[in-house]
Amino acid sequence: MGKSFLDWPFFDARHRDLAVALEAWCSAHLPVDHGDVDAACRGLVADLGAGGWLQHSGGVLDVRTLCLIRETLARHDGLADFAFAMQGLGMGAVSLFGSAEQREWLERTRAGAAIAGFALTEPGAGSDVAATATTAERVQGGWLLNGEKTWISNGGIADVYVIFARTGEAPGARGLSAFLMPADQAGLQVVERLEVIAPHPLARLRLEGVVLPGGALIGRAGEGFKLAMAVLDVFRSTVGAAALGFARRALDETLARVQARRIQGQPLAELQMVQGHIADMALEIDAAALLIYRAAWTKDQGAARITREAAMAKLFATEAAQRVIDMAVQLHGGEGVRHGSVVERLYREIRALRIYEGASDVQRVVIARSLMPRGGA
Ligand code: COS
Repeated sequence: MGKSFLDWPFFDARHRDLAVALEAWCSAHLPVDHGDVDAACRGLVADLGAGGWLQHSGGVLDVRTLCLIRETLARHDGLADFAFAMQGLGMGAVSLFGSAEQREWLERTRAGAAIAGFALTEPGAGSDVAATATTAERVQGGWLLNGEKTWISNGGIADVYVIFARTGEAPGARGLSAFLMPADQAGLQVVERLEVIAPHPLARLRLEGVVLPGGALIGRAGEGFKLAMAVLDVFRSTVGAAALGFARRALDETLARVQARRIQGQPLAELQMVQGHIADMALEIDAAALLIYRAAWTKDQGAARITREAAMAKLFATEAAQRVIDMAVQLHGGEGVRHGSVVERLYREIRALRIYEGASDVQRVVIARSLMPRGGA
């Protein structure tokens, strides 16, 4: 399919130039060895920083650029996409709402000199963010935090976290706040490392009597829920973009496979049934890309909210990529499930994207509510 999508009207010349330059960088630097994921991620953050790519991960967030970078990195190496994405999501609240002092951390994460984490999820609050139980009490000179966070990406290797806690201005969603917390803070412990089917640094964190200065509060007290949702509005489209990168790679691998593999004296690609599957894969990919870049473009044009567009992009792109990759595995036969083959790796890597940053059913809730607002349209 080539790169004809770059000619779509969603992109400017700078996006096309960036895609070409990043493709060359990826060909020279990726994939990396995933044997030790902590070392691999530290190395990737340093390399992406040295290459200048992390400059795009924070500060002014151009969503089309974030998406193009994620889909390109994901096509070459899922861990490189992860390393880039977490610098962005981790510092997203600071990019959008941070004070001048908090933005000093952005300089470090954008240079690849510090690693960021986004600490929202808790053992009892995954899809239901309003159930956040970690507390932050006002004390002399700042805030006292206690609680537990889990499924925290970069947990264990991050230098800084944005953490969400209940400050209690009101019950539920209206009583949360966001804080910037250095990882070497006294009282913060990594209590468990979590192993998953596509390994990356992931951990459960405990906060016991963590004291943060007043200046650690991001935005206003009580607005943490909206702040988290605003960050997710930006980054959900980019999760779709990562899924798109995985799906494009799966199609590329499959095109090579069906043209090389022979059955009954002819290439697999000659079978009409196989051609039908290839057509469906290409269709899923283009439909996903259109939804992703529609959402990204809309935000970059200055839309205040792209909640529905981002939810549609993430939902469709991650589910479609799962279908595309499943078919890629099928068309690879035994090779498709051989440990270490590209499509086997993609099959493991895609799965979590339908769960994190808002599971597929949460995106459905978001879309439906946007069409049927409670209390009338
Ligand atoms: N941007 C700005 N404000 C938003 C918003 C958004 N995208 N979404 C909701 N809000 C506001 C609402 O307008 C509402 O404001 P008011 O109280 O002033 O009316 C407030 O936030 C609460 O919203 P709502 O009532 O919709 O909250 P719910 O508790 O029902 O939760 C869902 C909504 C389920 C959509 C939310 O909890 C969610 O996205 N969950 C998934 C979380 C997630 O992605 N976790 C992964 C973490 S990173 S791996």
